[in-house]
Amino acid sequence: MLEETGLRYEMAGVPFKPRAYERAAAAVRALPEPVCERYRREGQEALDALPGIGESIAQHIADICTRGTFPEFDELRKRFPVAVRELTALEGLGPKRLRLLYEAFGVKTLEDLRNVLEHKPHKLAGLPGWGEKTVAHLRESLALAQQTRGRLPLGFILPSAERILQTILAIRGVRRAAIAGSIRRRKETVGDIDILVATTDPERLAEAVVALPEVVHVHQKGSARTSVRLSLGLDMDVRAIEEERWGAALLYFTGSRAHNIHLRTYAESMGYKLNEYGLFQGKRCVAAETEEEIYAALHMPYIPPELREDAGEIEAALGGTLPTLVPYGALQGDCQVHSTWTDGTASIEAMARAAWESGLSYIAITDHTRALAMTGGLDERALDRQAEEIRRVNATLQKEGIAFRVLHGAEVNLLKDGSLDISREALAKLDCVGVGVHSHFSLPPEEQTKRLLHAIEHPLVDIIFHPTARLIGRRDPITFDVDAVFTACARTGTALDIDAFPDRMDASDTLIRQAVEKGVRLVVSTDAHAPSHLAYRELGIAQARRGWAPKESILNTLPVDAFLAHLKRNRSRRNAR
Ligand code: DGT
Ligand code: CA
Ligand code: CA
Ligand code: ZN
Repeated sequence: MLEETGLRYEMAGVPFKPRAYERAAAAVRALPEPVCERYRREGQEALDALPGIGESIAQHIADICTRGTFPEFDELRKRFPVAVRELTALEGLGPKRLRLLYEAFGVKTLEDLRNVLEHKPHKLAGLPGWGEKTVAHLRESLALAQQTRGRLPLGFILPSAERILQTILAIRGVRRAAIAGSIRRRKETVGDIDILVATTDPERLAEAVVALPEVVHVHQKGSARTSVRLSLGLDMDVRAIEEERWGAALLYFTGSRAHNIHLRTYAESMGYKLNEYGLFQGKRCVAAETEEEIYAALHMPYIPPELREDAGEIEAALGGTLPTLVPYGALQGDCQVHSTWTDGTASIEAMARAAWESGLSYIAITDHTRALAMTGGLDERALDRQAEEIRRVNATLQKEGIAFRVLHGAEVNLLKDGSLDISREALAKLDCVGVGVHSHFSLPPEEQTKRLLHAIEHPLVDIIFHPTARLIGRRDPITFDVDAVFTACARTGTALDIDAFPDRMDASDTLIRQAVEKGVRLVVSTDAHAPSHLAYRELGIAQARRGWAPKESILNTLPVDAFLAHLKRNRSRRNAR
């Protein structure tokens, strides 16, 4: 209560008092017994005598002990009925910002904040002293806070893991270091960060790891393994090995466990022994330095980490039928990008320039359509005005000699009965159209299937965006007859989206694999709402690889003209030609 009072005084902009209450809260926390026990035994003077607690706060504590509250606490809570501690615990959200949030949007709880972030991010970014970065940061802290107890989305963890890896690589004695475990396999969520290090000085490594600024607790510190808790809200395992064993150790600690077990069993059937030190025949080490050598000694091609789930990859490797996976960096365009026309934080031109700088040659601007009133969805007339702006942006870029194209798309809402919230005439004017489920998530599977099939049969629906509408850790995927939906997609030429936004990562790897087997065309999109999100596309590639997708199955690996020609709306024209 003292701490909350301090935070609310800070929200109110009152000087000095916040620090006083913070100090008092710290003094109470430092007591070896509950403060009210001390009060009952020794009276109010004993509280007053504590360092950091003055006369008036001692009186408040006495009130708490006798009545359960004190007047200032009640007044302030009435003025700011906000979950102050929970909200200000988020990284990047202090009392001053919280006040703005409360006054502008009525944010009182984490749930309220999530709603605002989801539906009004551009308005948030426009608050005085805020910006796109603030909003992006807040979104990440919130996602982390909500999932600290579970697994975290890969995309929110990977940048930190890579930064820590760079720090480790710079430690004296370190010869090689790599991220292993589920992150190396690019699994959509991660349980912890595993880092493998070949070093000549394991003690120095352990010292340096526990001294990292991200470390909040040390579980174990040793020359072979150091395990810590990070402020990110998950653990990190760092293992030190000898350089000669690099490949065997990397193979082992990349996993998955199921892949390891299957591989070891297969090795045994060939008369070998496989462990984290190498592949052995009797006492003789046959291979250990690289993963490639180990797979080769077992008569199979290298199996990329994304496939190592014991989902048939060892059989495929032995049978010579491993797919050639879509390579990283293969995307030429991004099929789902938002702008300030709805809930994005940047203008169409800014998104286009950022995409160009990141190496893309086209994007589709796909702002929301009208039923999504919360995001200021576009109606037919707004789409016409947006088309004007896109023409202007394209002309400007062309004049500057930039070979980049902004396509005009839309993220159209699928209504409950499977119809769309925008007219056919308006859709016909667009370059490409994606449909998204943003409501009625829990329809019975038969109804959900019918709803999706309705959209898939629509001649102007090119893509099904984020097909299951799940939000990792927050919303379960919708359920539908996957077989029927994918069969219809393949027959009509409707593409299935891999939305690479970290907490969507939708479709899942297993769905992608089913889609590829059925001959469904895919696209990878970032669902970018800010320029920085465009970088998520490599995570989308990772997900496609985990779904065994070859490059040919992904439409936006094509240059813009070929991409357009392969969209459903243009296929009949293409076939006739
Ligand atoms: P996570 O952390 O839940 O996202 O998933 P992983 O796969 O990173 O699992 P983790 O961190 O427990 O272990 C990292 C890798 O180390 C794991 O993928 C395989 C290997 N490994 C760990 N313990 C064992 C074990 O008891 N047997 C085998 N075969 N491999 C293990
Ligand atoms: Ca792990
Ligand atoms: Ca681990
Ligand atoms: Zn959407």
